[in-house]
Amino acid sequence: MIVFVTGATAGFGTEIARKFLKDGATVIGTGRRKDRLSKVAQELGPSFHGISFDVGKRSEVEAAIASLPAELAAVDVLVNNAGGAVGLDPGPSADLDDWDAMVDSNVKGVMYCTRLLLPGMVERKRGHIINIGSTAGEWPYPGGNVYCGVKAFVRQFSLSLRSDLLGTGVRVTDVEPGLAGGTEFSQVRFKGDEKKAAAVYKGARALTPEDIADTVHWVATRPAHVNVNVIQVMPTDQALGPLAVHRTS
Ligand code: NDP
Ligand code: 8X3
Repeated sequence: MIVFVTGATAGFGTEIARKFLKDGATVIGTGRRKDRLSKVAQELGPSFHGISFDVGKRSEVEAAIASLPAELAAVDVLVNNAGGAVGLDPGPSADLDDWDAMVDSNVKGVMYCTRLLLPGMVERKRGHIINIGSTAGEWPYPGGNVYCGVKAFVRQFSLSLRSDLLGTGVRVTDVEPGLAGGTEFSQVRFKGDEKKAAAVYKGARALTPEDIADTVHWVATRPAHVNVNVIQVMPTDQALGPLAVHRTS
């Protein structure tokens, strides 16, 4: 099995790669940071193949996928994991560069990798696109604005692709984690502010990257006639909040 994992230089992506490698798969792992990619490659061994590119830059994605050697080109499972949140500012004061960055990685990245790897899957009559969405795609929260929006895109894109792919044998799943620690997610969201990042997980037992890797591996290893459309996973210490009401008196 050949598994293509975007965002394998940290967090969920590294663990997803590790999980499939343990199961005997060959993994192509990606990320922008070449140094991190080399470290992960060293740690995970010779069945891990790192390629560095920015998922939000179409020409880079095209070049990277076109450069796959023949023995790695027939990808069975694409895990669109690269992405994340940048900022938690309310809409009126949010930074448009942050919004652009989230659209680039979470929307364009998913679009480009999917579109370029899908024709081969359809031709081979097998394959699985596993997108990492988020509870944020279904449950909005203050400051979530564009991050919630891009993850809602991931859910709807996944479900709509299922309709396009009916009869092809190719599966699509949206995996939607809730609060998960042990990754760089909050450091990136808060631009390196370790205090703010740590506060997100304080006193709660969050999901771990291993939990998400297990979930991704589980959906990928169901029998070929079973498609998990959407799977939402939260830590037991998290629940859905009440709707907010602004009261003037
Ligand atoms: P991390 O920040 O730890 O990892 C993100 C990965 O994505 C890194 O490998 C990073 O690599 C890569 N990446 C980000 N932007 C780009 C880009 N433009 N081009 C290429 N690679 C990129 O985050 P997590 O592991 O926590 O998150 C993984 C996914 O899970 C994301 O889509 C996130 O939105 C989602 N998620 C996370 C949750 C959480 O609470 N942690 C919960 C729900 C969903 P590099 O910087 O080297 O490019
Ligand atoms: C990450 C979970 O709640 O921080 O997607 O948006 S949340």
